[in-house]
Amino acid sequence: MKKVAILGSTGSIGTQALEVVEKHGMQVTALAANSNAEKLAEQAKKYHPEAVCIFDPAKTELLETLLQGEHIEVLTGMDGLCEIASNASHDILLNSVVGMVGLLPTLKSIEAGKDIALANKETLVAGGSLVMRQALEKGVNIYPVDSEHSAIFQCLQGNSVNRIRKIILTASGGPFFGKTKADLQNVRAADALKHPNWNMGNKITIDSATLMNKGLEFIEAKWLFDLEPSQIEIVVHRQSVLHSAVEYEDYAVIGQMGVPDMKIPIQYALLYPQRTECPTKPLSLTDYGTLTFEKPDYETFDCLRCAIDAITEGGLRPAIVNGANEEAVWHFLRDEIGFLEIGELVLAAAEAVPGGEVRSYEEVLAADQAARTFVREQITKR
Ligand code: MN3
Repeated sequence: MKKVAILGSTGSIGTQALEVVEKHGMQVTALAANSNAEKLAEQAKKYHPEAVCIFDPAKTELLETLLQGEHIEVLTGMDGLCEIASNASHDILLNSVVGMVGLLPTLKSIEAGKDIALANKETLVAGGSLVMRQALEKGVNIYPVDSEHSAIFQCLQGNSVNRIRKIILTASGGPFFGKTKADLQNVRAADALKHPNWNMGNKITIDSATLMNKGLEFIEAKWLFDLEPSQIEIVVHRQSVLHSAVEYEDYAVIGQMGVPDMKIPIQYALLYPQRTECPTKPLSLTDYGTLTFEKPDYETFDCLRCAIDAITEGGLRPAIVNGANEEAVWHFLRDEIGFLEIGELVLAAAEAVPGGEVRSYEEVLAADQAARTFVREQITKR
């Protein structure tokens, strides 16, 4: 049985991954969380990893106290995440941290020759070219956990010699599907945090409301499956039953369906290529009755258009757009800016912050920081 290390273990993906791990008796070698020391300690006592890491250094002491006498190494900060990522004791690293902060641990894991189950989309958005090049050099497999990318990966099985014409990336449309900018003028964080199909963390739920999530996934798909932007079609599918599809040269379209439950893609990534019983529900198509498909609204949702433009330009532009979005969402969640301002700030940063080629992690980090600084300055001016 595979040994797993999980970055982001107390989040939505992490806790569901632990259900899968438990179901299949997999061994957990390490767990890492952002700041929830209590929950991390609880998980550590249950799954007995060799090491745990709390990203927030202010919580280290608390975690050490909670794990006294447990003989579990306590790590902290980015160094701790990287130490876990590059440690020899796991077979696969599940990276489900939120944001660009996941990029360096991903690169460290690849350096160490460890396969990755990747749920941290910002890793590929900000540093896609670096990650994919290094993974190829090191012969490391990156298994997508994002449900759409898992679906595409599943549709590619058995078709390695066949050329893809395009992929169909499905989008739920988020809680504000069908709304205009005028309708969204007074939206606050609490309204945007209600997602129709998926139960997720705050950052991704806001990204789903602005459709930035689909923009990030567009970029993620480009890197994972080596596609041109023109080969990716976004289709709004409100029921989240068809998780995405691949169109081959002969116009045959192969899609993957299932109930909207992340445990299915998580398990496929962790147990690949094995398919075995999953702790979820079966799909009843007749319960749904109707599945609908529509074009996305690029006029209302600035972030979606901006992300596609960013990867079409390439270089550091996606890292800038992602950094600006992370910063803007952070302020929106604190009710410091309005919903539509997220898109405005991301567009403004994409215009103002200088781009360039991606040659190193340091350059990606600098572009990310420049975008965040720009957004903070704009907010202060308002
Ligand atoms: Mn997704």
